[in-house]
Amino acid sequence: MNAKMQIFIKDMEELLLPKKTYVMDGTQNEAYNLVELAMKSKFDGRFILHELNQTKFPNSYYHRSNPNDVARTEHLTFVCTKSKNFAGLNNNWMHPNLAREKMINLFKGAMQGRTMYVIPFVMGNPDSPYSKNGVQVTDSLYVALSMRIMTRVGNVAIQHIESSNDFFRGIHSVGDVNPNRRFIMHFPESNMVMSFGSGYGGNALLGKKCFSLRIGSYMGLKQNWLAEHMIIIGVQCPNGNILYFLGAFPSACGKTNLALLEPIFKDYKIWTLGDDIAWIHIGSNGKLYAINPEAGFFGVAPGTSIKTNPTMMKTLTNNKFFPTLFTNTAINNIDNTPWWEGMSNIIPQNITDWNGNNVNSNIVSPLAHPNSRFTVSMYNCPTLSKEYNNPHGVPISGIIFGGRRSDTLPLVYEANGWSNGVFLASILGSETTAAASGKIGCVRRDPMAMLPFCGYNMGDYFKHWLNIGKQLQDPPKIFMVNWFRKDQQGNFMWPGYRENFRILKWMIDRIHGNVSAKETAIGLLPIQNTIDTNDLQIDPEVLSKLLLINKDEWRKELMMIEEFYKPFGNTIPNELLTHLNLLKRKLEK
Ligand code: GTP
Ligand code: SPV
Ligand code: MN
Repeated sequence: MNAKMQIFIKDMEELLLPKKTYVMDGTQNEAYNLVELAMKSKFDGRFILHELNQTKFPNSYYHRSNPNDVARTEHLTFVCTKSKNFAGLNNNWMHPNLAREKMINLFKGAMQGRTMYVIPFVMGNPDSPYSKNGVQVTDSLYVALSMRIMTRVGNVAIQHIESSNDFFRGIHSVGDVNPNRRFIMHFPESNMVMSFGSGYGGNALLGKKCFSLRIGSYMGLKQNWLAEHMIIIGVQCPNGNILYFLGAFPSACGKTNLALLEPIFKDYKIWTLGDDIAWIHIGSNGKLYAINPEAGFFGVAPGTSIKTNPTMMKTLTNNKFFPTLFTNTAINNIDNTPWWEGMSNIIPQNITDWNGNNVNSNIVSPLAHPNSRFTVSMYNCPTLSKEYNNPHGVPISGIIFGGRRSDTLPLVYEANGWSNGVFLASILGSETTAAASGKIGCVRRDPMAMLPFCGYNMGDYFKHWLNIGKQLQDPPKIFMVNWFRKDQQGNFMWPGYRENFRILKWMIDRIHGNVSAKETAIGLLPIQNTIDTNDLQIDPEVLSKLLLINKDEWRKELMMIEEFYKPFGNTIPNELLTHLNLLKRKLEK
């Protein structure tokens, strides 16, 4: 083991005082042993894992987190750079010295009587020039097992660390799962994260949002690349050609579903490369290339079904990689399988809700927590792209930005070039979801779906996006989508899910120059008959409403956009202000 890694482990032992240290090797044998241990061990009064029906859900196990710890906590998440301005208004900030002191106090002796799991991991194919190393220590066996699914863990990482001179340090303890003693502190300048008091998702799996996005975006700024909250997919056309797309949607707004989408048109196919995070570099040919740093899906369970996402249902019942975890779903007691809202129309007769209550007679919805999730290896996914491990990534032809909006945003529109696309992505708003604690359904600005994940000032981030564009030979087209518009009765107007492929098909036609589009105040919109509606059950009037720009709604939107831009002051690039003024003038007309 690398001397630096040894020193880190020793320092952690001295600080955390674990009963035992266990360094993960990433082998299959280890996975079996740790799962066995998790089924015998209790944390927080509960067994860590329960075995699920091994015939219907092979290799699957169930975990219940503390009910106060079921989603990311953005208000407890800090970026601790020396300069407050550098972190920007989009981040909570604390001086690194103060933050470190605060965290050390929490961590002192925090692992007494517990095992410290040392997780060496690589984000991305170890053979890729773009992959990066990390070591996370944790006292949560559930987190250790999850990291094993989500990243490349063990000896492969130890070797990688051996041959490079730096690695990310992640220090994690669930502590006593007390929200008053919960902090997720990022130190981009020292490539480190300290997370205390939460064992769930992005708060605790430090390779994910903490490293790959918040620290990653900081590295991207310094090293001329982008770390984004994006899916990567290849869309195969009937002639066999594959076009690669990136897609950014805020948390719980449709990334995983789009990443595994089974097209409604038989002659097309979607290949999956990533469902949450993309690291994007400029290739020597001046094109954008993307890799997925992750190795698994940490996906929202509710809404997933054979009808909406058949590929994910196959992934979850495929048994190539051990194990698959389900967290905070309900349990169908009849056959010991996970259940969630949207999986089937009928609620099983004998069911335990996500809180562990048997609720046969007195059903209180929802039975699965709205942010209940599965953690599953990408290698179980039948649509995994052959290019998934390509060390250089895949060349990008189009970038999609989305939001969840019941009004204002049309189904799809296209930017007039890169700089306009950066502007349109910077002004996107979306309704908040259960992926983060706090109120649900409030519209907030979420530029590039990165508001909670950008590790520095958003104004500088926009500048960085514009700079990247200036270095590109033939920049990808940029599109905006909204699958979530509602009618006056509150029903979704667009059927969504597999039908979204119709919109991807329109984008491909636009990229190939096969169809023209109509100029509007906000960008290029489809001419209605250029969207393939073959076999689609939709009232043409509804479709035309979905493609309508309501100037009154947009004028209101404009006020929210200006309110968002304003406090960033002169860090917002002039180029974006020019686009904003132009939009304003067009809407006034
Ligand atoms: P994170 O993992 O939090 O980053 O979420 P995500 O962006 O991957 O979202 P995901 O695909 O898991 O979808 C979130 C929720 O939106 C789920 O309940 C889906 O069933 C639902 N959803 C996804 N796509 C559509 C769609 O096209 N239409 C509608 N109505 N709902 C959708
Ligand atoms: C998200 O919230 O965007 C997620 C889930 O992908 S978490 O890993 O908790 O961030
Ligand atoms: Mn996400």
